Amino acid sequence: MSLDSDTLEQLLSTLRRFVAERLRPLEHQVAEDDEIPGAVIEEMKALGLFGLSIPEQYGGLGLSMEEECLVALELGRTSPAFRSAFGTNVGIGSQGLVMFGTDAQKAKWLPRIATGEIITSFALTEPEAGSDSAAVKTRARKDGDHYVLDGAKRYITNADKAQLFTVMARTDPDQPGARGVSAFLVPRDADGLSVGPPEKKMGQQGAHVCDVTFDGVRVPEANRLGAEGQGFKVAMQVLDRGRLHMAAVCTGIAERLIADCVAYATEREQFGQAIADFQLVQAMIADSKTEALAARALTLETARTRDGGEGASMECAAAKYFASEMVGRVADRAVQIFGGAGYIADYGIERFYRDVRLFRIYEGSSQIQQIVIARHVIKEGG
Ligand code: COS
Repeated sequence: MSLDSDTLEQLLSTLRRFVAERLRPLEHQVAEDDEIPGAVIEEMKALGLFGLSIPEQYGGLGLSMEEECLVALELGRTSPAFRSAFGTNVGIGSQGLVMFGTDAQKAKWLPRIATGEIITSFALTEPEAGSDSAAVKTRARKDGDHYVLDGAKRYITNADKAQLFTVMARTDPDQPGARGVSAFLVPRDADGLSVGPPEKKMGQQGAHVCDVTFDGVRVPEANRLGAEGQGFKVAMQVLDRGRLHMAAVCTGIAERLIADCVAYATEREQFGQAIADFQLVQAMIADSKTEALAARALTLETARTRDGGEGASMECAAAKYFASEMVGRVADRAVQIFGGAGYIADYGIERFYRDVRLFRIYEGSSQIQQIVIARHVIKEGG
């Protein structure tokens, strides 16, 4: 832990209040408008949310992984779009820099990432390189002390708001796989970089994903992150961490949905009694609670392992796999407990049902997590 227990509890209770009083009342509006109000973003900046994971020396809160997960659990108790607003700055958009950046790169960018003055984005996925992320075709050709980037990225979170992209591109065309990939810091205003309109999505309105195109974008060599050919490992280590954060968000949403189910089931009467008194409804609540507790335990235990200095790649994958599948089941039971009301937009349950579907796909699908876990377990022999 990097905070003393009083300071941590104060931070968590401030966030609990912020979620309950400020964010929850806006959930419906954000879903309708597909946009988070600018005033809320400013309040998030003032709370330090954009810099949760950025070291203190660069102006962030410098939280440990366990503390960051506890924060993500609180922020999970509302529409995931709110978390997405600062999610890239805390995770995939900044952690390549934190882990692999030079002192000069960190000093140049991290303070502005920590305050939210600039938004960051992580550009790995391409039309032909989704789960097979080592297959990126975006080319980075060396030209003197610059690289010239050409290619197309897809489904890039926060691309429309970002001022800085971490881009994975192929520096060695003779290496078709992971070893030919390097990572670059590319500012939004670089000539030849263009961002498409936000995609229309099934859920998580208010969080945007866009195409990003590179057409002869010149990037100074000083903007390469890590050594040439190390870009895939940069991406994988950023994702390991991101997957654990995502597990915490999924668990927070599950806890929110369970509380909503209990409130509804104790209020709603059928056959002359509250539906919470029916054992078949109780069974659904019990299953959801048990699974949410298991996800919380796995997530926080893995966070402590990371804080102890281990990458815990397999455990991060296991936490993301379990928590994202778990919240899908919890949301499905929530629709069932709410019955007809669960299917009606005004109650917000169907919105969560759609929102949580994405967790089983992005930052590595469930099938990718299974591969990571299985490869590791087989290699280790158990
Ligand atoms: N940390 C450090 N290094 C890692 C790593 C990790 N978590 N995972 C892989 N590597 C290294 C390997 O050790 C290997 O290094 P060497 O070449 O020195 O041996 C290299 O990276 C290639 O690894 P691997 O052979 O496992 O690569 P694969 O092409 O088989 O891909 C998966 C591995 C499938 C796990 C990877 O492509 C993946 O995670 N895909 C999903 C991508 C994703 O999450 N996308 C979401 C969109 S971004 S928000």
